[in-house]
Amino acid sequence: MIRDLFADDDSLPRQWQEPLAPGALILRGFAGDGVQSLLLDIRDVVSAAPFRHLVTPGGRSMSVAMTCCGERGWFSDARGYRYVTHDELTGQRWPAIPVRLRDLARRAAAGAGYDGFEPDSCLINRYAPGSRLSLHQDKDEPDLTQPIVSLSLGLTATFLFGGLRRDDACRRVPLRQGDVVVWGGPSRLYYHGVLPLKDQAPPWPLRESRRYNLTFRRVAPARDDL
Ligand code: MD3
Ligand code: FE
Repeated sequence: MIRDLFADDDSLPRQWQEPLAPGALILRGFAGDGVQSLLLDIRDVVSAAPFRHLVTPGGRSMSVAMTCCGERGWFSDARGYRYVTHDELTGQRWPAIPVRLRDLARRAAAGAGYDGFEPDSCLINRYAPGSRLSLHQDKDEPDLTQPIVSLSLGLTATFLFGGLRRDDACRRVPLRQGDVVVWGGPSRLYYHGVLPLKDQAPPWPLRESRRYNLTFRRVAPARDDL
């Protein structure tokens, strides 16, 4: 019965959950077979708002290339970090968050207990081999009770996850293509970063040695007036 060798086996799930810390839940493989269309959605955003290397307030060019979509986009220059409604490169508003990406973020948040998450900002990070993100907190969003949802595509990265203090010990967690993480509760303010990306063969359907990470955020106050 050779065909049974390739039969579906429900005992080997392709999606599963891993609690990571108080309020942080990894949804492994959450993007499922939607990866290819999500990559096309990113391509659409990038055609309107190209990747660029932002400069930190300290004057360093970031090794991670970034762009944004949604009503607000994250921005950094000598004057500091902030959210802006327009892309300074094009002078235009940021492109809208593509429907499939927005829907994935909503479903992931709901699956982790955050019903009604309505992201108005999505930061797209692109890593080449060697790119890294040093340890930081995400605290430029006024309402820290809103979770952040992250989606990883392309090459696997080693994510560093610490605690509320910069010198708290860090765990190392691999984030692979299709993994989604919901960060809420206490973990929302935990220090985190990404180790220098190792060169690897790109996973299907990617043909380039890049990692893409999308973070969906709520920046404006939640709409509770409707
Ligand atoms: C934990 N991005 O964009 S995703 C970032 O892989 C960022 O590009 C990393 O850190 C990346 O700010 C990590 C996982 C992540 C995103 C946001 C968080 C973890 C988080 C916010 C609070 C706590
Ligand atoms: Fe972050």
